[in-house]
Amino acid sequence: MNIPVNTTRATAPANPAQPPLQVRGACPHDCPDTCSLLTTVENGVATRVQGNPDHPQTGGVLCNKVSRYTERTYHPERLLQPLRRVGPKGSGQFEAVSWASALSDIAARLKAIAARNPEAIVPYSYAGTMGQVQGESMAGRFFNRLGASFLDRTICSTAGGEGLSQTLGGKVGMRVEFFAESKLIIIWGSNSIGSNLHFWRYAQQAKRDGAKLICIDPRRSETAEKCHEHIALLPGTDAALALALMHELITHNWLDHDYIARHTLGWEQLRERALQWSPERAAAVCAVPVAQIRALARDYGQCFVNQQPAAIRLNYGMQRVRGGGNATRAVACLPALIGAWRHRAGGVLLSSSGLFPVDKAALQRPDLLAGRAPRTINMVTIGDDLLRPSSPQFGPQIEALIVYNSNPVAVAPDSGKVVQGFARENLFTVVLEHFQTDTADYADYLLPATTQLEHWDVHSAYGHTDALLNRPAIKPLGQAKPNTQIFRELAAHMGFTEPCFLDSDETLACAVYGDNIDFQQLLDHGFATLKLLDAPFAEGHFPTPSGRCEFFSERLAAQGLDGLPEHLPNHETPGSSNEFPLAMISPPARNFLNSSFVNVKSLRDIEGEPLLEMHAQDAAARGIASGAIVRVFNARGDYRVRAEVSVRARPGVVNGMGIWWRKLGLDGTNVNQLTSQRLTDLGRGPVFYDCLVEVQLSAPPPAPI
Ligand SMILES: Nc1nc2c(c(=O)[nH]1)N[C@H]1C(S)=C(S)[C@@H](COP(=O)(O)OP(=O)(O)OC[C@H]3O[C@@H](n4cnc5c(=O)[nH]c(N)nc54)[C@H](O)[C@@H]3O)O[C@H]1N2
Ligand SMILES: Nc1nc2c(c(=O)[nH]1)N[C@H]1C(S)=C(S)[C@@H](COP(=O)(O)OP(=O)(O)OC[C@H]3O[C@@H](n4cnc5c(=O)[nH]c(N)nc54)[C@H](O)[C@@H]3O)O[C@H]1N2
Ligand SMILES: [Mo]
Repeated sequence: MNIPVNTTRATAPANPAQPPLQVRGACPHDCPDTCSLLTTVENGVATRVQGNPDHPQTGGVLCNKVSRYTERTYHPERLLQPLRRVGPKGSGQFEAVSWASALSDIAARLKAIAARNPEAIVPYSYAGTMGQVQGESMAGRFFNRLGASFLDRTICSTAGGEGLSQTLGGKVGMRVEFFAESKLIIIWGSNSIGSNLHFWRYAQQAKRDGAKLICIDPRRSETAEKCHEHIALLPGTDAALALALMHELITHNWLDHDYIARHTLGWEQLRERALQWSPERAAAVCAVPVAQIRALARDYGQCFVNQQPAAIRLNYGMQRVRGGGNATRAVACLPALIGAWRHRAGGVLLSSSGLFPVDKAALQRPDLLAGRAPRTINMVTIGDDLLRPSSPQFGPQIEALIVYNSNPVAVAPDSGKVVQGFARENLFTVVLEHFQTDTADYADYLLPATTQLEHWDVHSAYGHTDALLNRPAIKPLGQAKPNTQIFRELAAHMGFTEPCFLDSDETLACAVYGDNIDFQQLLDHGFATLKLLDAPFAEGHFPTPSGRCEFFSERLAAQGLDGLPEHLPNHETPGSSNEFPLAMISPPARNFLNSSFVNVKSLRDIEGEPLLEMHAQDAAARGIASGAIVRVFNARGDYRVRAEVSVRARPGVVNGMGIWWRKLGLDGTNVNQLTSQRLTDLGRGPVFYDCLVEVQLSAPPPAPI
């Protein structure tokens, strides 16, 4: 298929011979906002990346990170040619090789392993780009045809996703723009200013129109300090808080009985459960004043009494603990109790990704498995799994790992184990990357990938309801190739002759939504808004098996699990250990995107260096002053970092801001040296924020220069 590169010309050409072009694209990053981009191209060089003012969700505004996208694309350390390892594993020493020799050697190595057992080959990818094309399309075809192990892509959102699906029926919820009309906005487990800036614009609009904003977060984040109320509960106690809110709604009869009767399932059971959670009991678990819980319940209940819309912006911060799935379930029950769904500005939004009609089968072609059913490796436990020998339960030892769109050595939990696994001499590792990340250091082959300015893609969003198209603005730099092209060529070297391996990126882009979204509209405008009801659940119609909001989940009960939401204490409950008395959470730093952008100097300069925020009381008890270098440790490892005595930290909880590249840290580690590979109650997710540590002074602060 041939698609003309149809760009609009900027009004004032700087160079009449070759006027600047503005090319419409989409931000590829793992962020709810999925912005529409306008890239200015002069003489084949991208000179500026701006937010598209014609796209209402973007509103012409970009975050600090992506407005510097050209700095990332033209970074002097961009990988521009294929590299082969020459030094010891992990040394990061490489020599340049040709694409032909890299691909034929990789194919030979993979063929030899596949001849014994293709499941010994494991893909490892996440959302370095959220693009449907550069994500799992050609790559999915490649691994399906090979019969490689499946990867359970759990590192971010599966606990909350599963909790939401069990309750509401899918990753569905309110339309984000209607938050602007809400009268009460509860921001629950999210630092929106840092990680969901375009939602925050709607919240600001509501605030100007008199809405009350409440933030529920152990950390006094940039968002928490701008809300009217901040409830700084202990990490992993959200379900207790939600159940106590229900208790108050019930005892005060702030309940929409009609909505409950017609559109929910399991009310009597939930009622009984919630009545066990008095505000006093929850206050003790959450370590917040009981009056704060009562006030929150009153605010929420009054929205029912006064028939005003109450909206919850739930996010993933609260599900990175053992009980994260159940906590999400508990919160997702709340809007039905007060009938908040009746209003278009009421309800809850965690993720809108389930609303997009993506044709995964067309992209990934599961038919290429030809009846094989490979085992599944959970990306959260890659540390342990790389170290496992072959066994009947596990299957074959992992012999090859192909990493793309991810930096597991920095982002996966328990990184001491992850590093040990990647360092195995008998592991063959291929990494597709823009930069020589911590993971790239361990590659046997490091292959240069294109950035968003250099390739086609199509994007669904998880924080709004528009699909976006990304056109290439410039030619690939150096010898970089799109992920799709690398897998296409690798498939040819493997001898895979199915015609689907010849599909172009434009063909793949067209296949993403098939007939569900008009591709021509994406080509013409750069985005297309899904056709949805304003208040999707005003009349029930939840996409659950019962069509109701399922307070009680028959599906969970059938698996032998609790059918009702319950508070499950953390694996590492705050206060349960004398040896490791502090709870550590590790939320993202505002100027990074997970571990992306850490190597962009202007952004790293804003963040300064890795920090551990501590409450004054916890710091004083350990003789720690702001600026001191401290050792944070637990049974899994040690991490040296600068302490910052800060009002952002609550007593008993330290905030290890993430996710730095290990090699840029003080001792070549990062915060994931301390996190565990244990899993969540639902969705097999990670428990990054369920982690006990101790902190001690490591060395006196260096003398000021
Ligand atoms: N700037 C920036 N934006 C990002 C990212 C980034 O790294 N940087 N990451 C992107 C990704 S991958 C994702 S998944 C989303 C995540 O988006 P969100 O889920 O909104 O994540 P955060 O903004 O980190 O907010 C998590 C908040 O939860 C708090 N928290 C920690 N533990 C608990 C708890 O037990 N209960 C409650 N109630 N709160 C808790 C943390 O202190 C933090 O402020 O953001 C995306 N956007
Ligand atoms: N301690 C702690 N750990 C965490 C979290 C936390 O809050 N605390 N958050 C977790 C969460 S929510 C997530 S989502 C994960 C994120 O983990 P990852 O998905 O691994 O995200 P990044 O660290 O941003 O790494 C993505 C990599 O993909 C590369 N990339 C981008 N585009 C392309 C492309 O087109 N092709 C190729 N080949 N490469 C590309 C980037 O250069 C980057 O190095 O981290 C998790 N880890
Ligand atoms: Mo994430």
